Amino acid sequence: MDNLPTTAQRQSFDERGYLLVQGVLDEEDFAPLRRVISAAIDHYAKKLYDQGKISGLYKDLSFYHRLTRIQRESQKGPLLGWNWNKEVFSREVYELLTHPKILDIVASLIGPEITVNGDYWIRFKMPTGGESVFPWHQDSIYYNGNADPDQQVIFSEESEILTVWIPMVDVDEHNGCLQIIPGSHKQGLRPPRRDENGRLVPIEDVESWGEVQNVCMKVGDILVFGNLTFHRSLENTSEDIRWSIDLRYSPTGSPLEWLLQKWPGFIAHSEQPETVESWEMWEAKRTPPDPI
Ligand SMILES: O=C(O)CCC(=O)C(=O)O
Repeated sequence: MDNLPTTAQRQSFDERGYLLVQGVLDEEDFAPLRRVISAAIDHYAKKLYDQGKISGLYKDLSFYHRLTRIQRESQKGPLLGWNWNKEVFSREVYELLTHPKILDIVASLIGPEITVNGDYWIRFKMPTGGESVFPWHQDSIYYNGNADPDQQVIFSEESEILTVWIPMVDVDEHNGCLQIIPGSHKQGLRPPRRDENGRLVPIEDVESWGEVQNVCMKVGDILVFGNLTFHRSLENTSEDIRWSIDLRYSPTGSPLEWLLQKWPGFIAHSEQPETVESWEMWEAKRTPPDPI
């Protein structure tokens, strides 16, 4: 496979805590996911329309504008936050999680025994509005055994979780691409605090640990980073929604009981292929999809 990380790229991943791999996915890989998202938006629009909160379904608006229009008119409706998990749980998400091109890259970094956890997120970063700013964080701060971030992290630092972050539009500093602090994973797990909005933010001046990188990406590129690598995303100052999905992978057998209880996952890749779990097996472990 052309996109497999070279030895130098794997070394850079170890050194810098992230790896950008270009041109991994094709347009056709995104089409099923866009259909799932569009169906979720259809459902949401119909619900708000029936409740008299919007005056039209806005079906003629594009994938990049429709949800913004609906949200503005409904004054946000019941849609809190800016990410979906169970709302888009589907075979299409399974197909992306098990895409051979993605799994081959993940296997080259963490080995062939790979478990997906169900903590994936479709994110719609709306144009403007500070509420979709995601402050500096290490993903590990959200992996708390008691699901209460105030109790800080229970997982050990050895629980390796790779995030694969995939934009569905080209991203740069104007529409809220990810920013990364190279090498910040070497600081180990750092305790966060809550800011005035209740969000978890670092206590320390993390930007002093490395030069902040804007990770500009084209559709088809994927970004891989570890659970200790500090990252964030700022406002989307463009006119279009910044759609993305982030997926998470660990070596099978990692101590992730709490995470897997909250977000059941499945074995996605193995040298013993008979242990790999199908969509039907994953579906049976999860509660049914929950429309918006
Ligand atoms: O998509 C974003 O803007 C933030 C995503 C993120 O922090 C993550 O995937 O861990």
